Amino acid sequence: MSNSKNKVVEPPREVTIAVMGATGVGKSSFINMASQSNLKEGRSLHSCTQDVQIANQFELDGITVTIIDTPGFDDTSRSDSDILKLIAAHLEASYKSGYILSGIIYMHRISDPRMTGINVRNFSMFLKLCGDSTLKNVIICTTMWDTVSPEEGADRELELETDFFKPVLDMQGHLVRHSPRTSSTAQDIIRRIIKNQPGVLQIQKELVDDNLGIDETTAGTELNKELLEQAAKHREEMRKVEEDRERAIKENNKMMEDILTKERQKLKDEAERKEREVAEMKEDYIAQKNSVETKLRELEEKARADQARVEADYQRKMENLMVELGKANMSKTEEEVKKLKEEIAELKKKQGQKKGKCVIQ
Ligand SMILES: Nc1nc2c(ncn2[C@@H]2O[C@H](COP(=O)(O)OP(=O)(O)OP(=O)(O)O)[C@@H](O)[C@H]2O)c(=O)[nH]1
Ligand SMILES: [Mg+2]
Repeated sequence: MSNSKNKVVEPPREVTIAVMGATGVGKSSFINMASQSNLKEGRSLHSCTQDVQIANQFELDGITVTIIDTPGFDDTSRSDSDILKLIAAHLEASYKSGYILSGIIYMHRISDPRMTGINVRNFSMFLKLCGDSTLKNVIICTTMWDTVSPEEGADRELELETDFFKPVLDMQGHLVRHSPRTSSTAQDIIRRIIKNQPGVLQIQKELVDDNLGIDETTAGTELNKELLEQAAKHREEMRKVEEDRERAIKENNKMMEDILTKERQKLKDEAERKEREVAEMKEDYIAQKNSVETKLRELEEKARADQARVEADYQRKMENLMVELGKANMSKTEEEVKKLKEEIAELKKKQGQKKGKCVIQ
């Protein structure tokens, strides 16, 4: 006899997974390998993925998988707050539409000899987006194993396990290798996620359930704190530069005065830019969210129209085949009737596979 305590919770039939990590770690190429998609991959030092993008849905062990690709927080062309607003707006919209992530893959290059400021910033932002309760659904996936010796890679992996990525591993998250770099290894990594119980990320809870502004979320508060600290540092440097500039004026050193005037302006602009980012974060986020929601609505409408077209096409083809079959019973050979029946069965099968495929995240 079964009771509710022993009841097995069925894994979902459709899962959504997000992939995050610094620029150039191999997020898009991993997703392409897992899902046979064609997301653009980077060729240079500049950030490649500029927007949140969704890979082709694919079937894995009977489960429909959707993977979301994201830009890294160290984007070479946009600020960290722009990236936070972009990712948060998508996460908020997908949660509102009822999609809960079954897992998050955080990618890291095993070839990075040490943890740079960029790596630290990216990972710390990632932890603040997730919150402790979803870390059990996190997989840290290391890439670029073909560019290091096995010993070097294993040493770094051990160091990462016991130090940098410990907060995730302590909460039952996992550390895996994308090695060898094949579709089948990528899909094995996805397999580890599809049986998870989906979990709402901290940023989604804060924005949707608690109705907080982006600047009040854990990630937003932390980012604003960092930006204000950086702005204060620039202003402090500005004061020092100003003292030197006044000295140069007194000494009639025109060349030094010009250099210091330019330096002072640079620091002022930088401080103001960061202060502006903080001041405008909330308003900018609302605009970003509206734009993402509009885009998603348009995609949803397009998907519905496509679905309706497919249905209409199916009905038309089916009607034609049925008319043919009606005639065939009188005038066609047994072989021709058999062929028509096979065509009808094939059409029905195709239609069944197409149903439920136009999911919008
Ligand atoms: N040798 C090697 N190259 C890799 C590996 N993974 C990715 N690459 C290459 O690294 C480059 C960057 O990969 P992307 O998948 O575009 O990286 P990304 O994380 O999506 O980068 P952004 O979109 O800029 O955030 C591409 O040329 C990939 O082919 C790997 O394991 N080994
Ligand atoms: Mg990319």
